Amino acid sequence: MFVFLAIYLPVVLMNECSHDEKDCSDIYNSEETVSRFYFIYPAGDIPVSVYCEMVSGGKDEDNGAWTVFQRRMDGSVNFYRPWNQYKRGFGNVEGEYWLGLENMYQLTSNRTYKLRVDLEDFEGNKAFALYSSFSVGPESDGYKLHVSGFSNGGAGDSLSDHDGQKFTTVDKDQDSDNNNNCAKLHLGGFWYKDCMQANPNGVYIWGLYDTQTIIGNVWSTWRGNGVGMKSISMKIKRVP
Ligand SMILES: [Ca+2]
Repeated sequence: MFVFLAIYLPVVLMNECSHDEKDCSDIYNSEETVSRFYFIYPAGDIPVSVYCEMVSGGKDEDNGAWTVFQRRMDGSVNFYRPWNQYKRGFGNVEGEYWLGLENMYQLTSNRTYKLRVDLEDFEGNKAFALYSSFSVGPESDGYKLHVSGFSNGGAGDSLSDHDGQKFTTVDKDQDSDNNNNCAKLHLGGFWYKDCMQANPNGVYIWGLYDTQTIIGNVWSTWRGNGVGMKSISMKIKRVP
């Protein structure tokens, strides 16, 4: 159903909408303050469906909209996918999905964003990590990750180590490990180095596991490499 909506409905609507909504901040500023999926136009013309996490009623600096680009919550979507799918995006915006590297590049190439990663384990514990700056480079540079300015929300910093890395998938090895394809080794797709401290796109594995290699959707500085997360979401918010 949502695949249908995501692909066909926008084509119908395209001629009737203004395309000023580059991200969820623009949606929020147009008085839409309910968290749900919306259409945004990162590149100015092609509509993209995305989940907007709206925050209101808090301190001024907390209010506003987060544009969610990655979400795991129930294991319903397989994240072990090839380059083209990580490039274009996949999944269900009301559930688990990946927004797509090209969309992330279009979003972050002209504006400044901060990043928040929210984590929850199967015991109900929650933590997060904040980064004051986040962007994704162009495809010609391997959709390189630029992330900095960590501040701790209890989860620790598992991402700064990946700063400056190109994106690697099972069929496109751009990592720093000369002997392995890190996506094949850790069963995900990510800005692997040699290889990982975070594996948010790894296998949804329902908590504790014990395998020879790390395959779970882990955030190593919080629960270590042997505990898969119940939920992970990665989201960006425009910095004024
Ligand atoms: Ca490699």
